[in-house]
Amino acid sequence: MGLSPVLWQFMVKWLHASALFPAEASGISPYVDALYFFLLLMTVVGTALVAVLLLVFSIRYRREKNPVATQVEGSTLLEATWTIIPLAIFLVTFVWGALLYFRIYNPPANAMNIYVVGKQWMWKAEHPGGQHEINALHVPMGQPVQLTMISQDVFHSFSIPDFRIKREVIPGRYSTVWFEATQAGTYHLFCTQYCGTQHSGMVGTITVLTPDDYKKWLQQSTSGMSLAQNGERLFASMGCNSCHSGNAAARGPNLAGVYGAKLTLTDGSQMLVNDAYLRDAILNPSQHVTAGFAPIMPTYQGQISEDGLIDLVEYIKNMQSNYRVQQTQVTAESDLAAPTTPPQGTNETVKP
Ligand code: HEC
Ligand SMILES: [Cu+2]
Repeated sequence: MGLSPVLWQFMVKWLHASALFPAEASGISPYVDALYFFLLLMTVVGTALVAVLLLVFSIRYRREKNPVATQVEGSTLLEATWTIIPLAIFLVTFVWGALLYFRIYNPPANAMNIYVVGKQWMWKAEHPGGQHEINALHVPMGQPVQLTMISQDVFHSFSIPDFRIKREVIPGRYSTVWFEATQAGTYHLFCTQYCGTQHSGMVGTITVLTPDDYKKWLQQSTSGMSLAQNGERLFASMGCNSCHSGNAAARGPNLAGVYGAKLTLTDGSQMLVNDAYLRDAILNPSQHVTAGFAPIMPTYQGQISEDGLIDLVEYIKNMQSNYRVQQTQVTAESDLAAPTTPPQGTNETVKP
């Protein structure tokens, strides 16, 4: 990789060929490895220093040479040295680690999103186009990919060692991780959080394809309905559209374009609408009531699976107008919906 000098590349290749080290198959890998080898080097140097001093002192100050112990009352220079040098090393490690952390946890704006649901004992990946995979994930090479992940039961942890990524997958909350695969091929996926008797079987295969092959794969694996289309169906069948029709008289706020906006809540605080907020708004509506609305939305806790929630989130995320909502409307409110009426800005949405 760009960062690595020849000797480095040689060492990593050799370690990998000897099955001592995972391949460097993502953009972040060389950066993680650089810090790892730095820590390893500091540890080896520290250990060697202690071992050498131990040996030298026990020979030099052995009893025959030095029958009466000399009392040393302290040396400011010595103490300052062994304080300042380790402190400097720790601070370098801290700053280096923090910079790497930000790089790992902030996905680039152009990252494509794939959803992952973990459950005892398998991984399910859902592409926005509706392609589903179990214990497998196909991704394009050279393109940042963000995973929005959630667990359906207990804590799991999503880890691809060859990409140097690992992230907790938590029940009740979306967590994200991103990577950019740099080499086509197949890689191991592991669950790295003990999650029950068959934890060791919670493994899978990551397949990195060239962008063209990835496009072909998407076409071959399509299920006919995108996540957003599934979400649209759910939105109508669960009756969400009866309140979120976008009509002036609607009892719920207009959801078109709400994703990415800042909502003002009844308590005056502002919330950015992201995936996590949408999911939470469906499950715990009374937790954050949008200003100007009554807390009448029922909770859907226990009524929608994580897959269903992902579909709804993906649907609301991509909802640009209420035209189709009004088309599918099933309640008496539909009398008010004239298709020519432009969607009303019924909520207190402040666009950023
Ligand atoms: C009985 C009417 C009603 C139904 C049914 C309803 N909602 Fe709501 N919804 C509301 C109201 C009122 C608010 C605003 C107050 C609040 O935040 O609780 C709201 C807020 C929201 C929000 C937060 C965004 C915002 O602009 O405030 C989302 C997202 C949402 N609803 C999605 C849904 C989904 C998805 C369904 C169906 C599963 C649904 N709602 C069903 C009335 C309803
Ligand atoms: Cu697990």
